[in-house]
Amino acid sequence: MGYRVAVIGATGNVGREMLNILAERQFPADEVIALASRRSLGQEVTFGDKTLKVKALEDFDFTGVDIALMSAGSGPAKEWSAKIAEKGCVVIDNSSYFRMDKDVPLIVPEVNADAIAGYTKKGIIANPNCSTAQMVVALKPLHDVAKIKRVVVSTYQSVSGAGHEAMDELFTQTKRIYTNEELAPKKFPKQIAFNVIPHIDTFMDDGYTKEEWKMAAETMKIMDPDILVTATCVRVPVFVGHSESLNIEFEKPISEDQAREILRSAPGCMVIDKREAGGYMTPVECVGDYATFISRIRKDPTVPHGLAMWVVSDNLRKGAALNTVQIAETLINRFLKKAA
Ligand code: 11C
Repeated sequence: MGYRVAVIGATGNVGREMLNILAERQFPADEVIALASRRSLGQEVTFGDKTLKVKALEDFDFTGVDIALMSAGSGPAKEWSAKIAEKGCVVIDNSSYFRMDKDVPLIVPEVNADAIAGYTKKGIIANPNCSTAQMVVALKPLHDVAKIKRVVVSTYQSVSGAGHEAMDELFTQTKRIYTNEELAPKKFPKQIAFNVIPHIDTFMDDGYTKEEWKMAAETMKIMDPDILVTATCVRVPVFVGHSESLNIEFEKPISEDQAREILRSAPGCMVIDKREAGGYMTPVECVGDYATFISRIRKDPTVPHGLAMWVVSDNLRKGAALNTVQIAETLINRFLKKAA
C-alpha cells in the first residue's frame, strides 16, 4: 500500500518541481493531489506522464492524506498547517513561517535527518531557505572533521527564488534593453537585467536583510548553534541556480586536499574542481540536478585554519522541492512505514 500525498502550491515554481521530483524518484504514492488557492482551481499541472487538475486548498478534506508538501508562502503556512496536521497529515513546509519554532524540526536530510523525530510535537517539519540548504550540505562534512568556527558567505542568487513573475521580469527586461523600451521594475526594487541587486527579502534593524539573517539563524539550528555566519545576499540575472562564495574558518587544521576528499564522498555533494578554465561549476550547468556542486577549493591564508570555496546548486531542487521530497522519503522510511 502506498501513500496519499498532497502538493500545496502546485502551480508555483517549487510546487511544479515537487511534482516532477516525486515522479522522478518514484515516491511510493497511491495518489498525488495537486492543491492551490481557489484562484488556480481547474488549472492543470504535470505529474510524470499524467496531468493533474488543481483542486482548491480551501475546500479540500485532508482526512486520509499522509503527507502534505507545502510551498505556498508564510501566510497559507500559518493559516493551514495546524488544521492539516490535526487530520493526521504530516506537513512539510517550505516557507520561513515555522523554521525557528522550537517544536518544528528544520531539516536537511544529509545534515540532520535524526532531528525529523521531532515532527510528532506539531505534525509539521520545516524546509530551510534555499541558500542555507546548499551551504550546509557542503559545510557539514567538513564541520564533522575540523569544526567550523565562522563562515563568511556572499551569494549570487537566481531570480527563480523570487517566483515565476520574477523570472518573467528578467526575461522581459532583457528583451527591452535591446529595443530601448521602459524596463519598469516591479518584483525587484531595481533593474535586474544586466545588473546585480544586493538586497533579498526585507531589511532588518541591524542593516542585514532577512535573507542574510536566515542563512545565519537556520545554519545554527540545523548544524550547530555555535557557528558564526555573516552573509551578503545578492540577486543576479540568472534564471535558476544559486551560487555562493564561502570563506570558512576552522578550529583544527584541514588542508584543501583533505577537504576535496571529504566532500567527494559526502552525501549530496559533487566536487568539480580542476584548476583550469572551465574546471568549476556554474549555475546554468546545475539546473535539473540533485547535487550541491563544490568548486574552487583553496586555502584561505588570512586566518589560521581557513578554506575558501564556491558552491552551486539548483535552488528549486536541493534548495526547495528536492529537499522537501527527501524529508518525506526519510519520514516514511523511519516513521510512517506501511506494510507492502
Ligand atoms: C530567494 N531564497 O532566492 C529566496 C527564496 O525563505 O524560503 C526562498 C525564501 C525562503 O529569493
